Amino acid sequence: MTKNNTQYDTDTDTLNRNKTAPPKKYGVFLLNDDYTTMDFVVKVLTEIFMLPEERAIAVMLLVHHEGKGLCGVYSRDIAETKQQQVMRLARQEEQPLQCVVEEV
Ligand code: TYC
Repeated sequence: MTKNNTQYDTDTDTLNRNKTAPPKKYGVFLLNDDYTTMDFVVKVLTEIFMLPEERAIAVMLLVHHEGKGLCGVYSRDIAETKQQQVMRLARQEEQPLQCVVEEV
């Protein structure tokens, strides 16, 4: 069977029509403030986002200078869990650090 001059069969057509959209991705971002210690931000990035020390320092400095920085990109569930882990650890250690999740 042909359609628009291209070869196709009904099974393939059905499969294509039922294709699900690719899953949305969510970035977890840290926000800068004047009080959270640099060491604590590096700890968050190494322990929660599993960044190597050198990358963690680079991301921390980027947030410090630019105001906001990406820690990682995940499915919605994982991104929200990471955010909760950051906020829990920050409050435990009495740091005012803020962390947000945004679709990317
Ligand atoms: N601006 C903070 C300071 O000078 C450091 C900092 C970096 C805080 C990144 C938050 O997400 C942050 N102590």
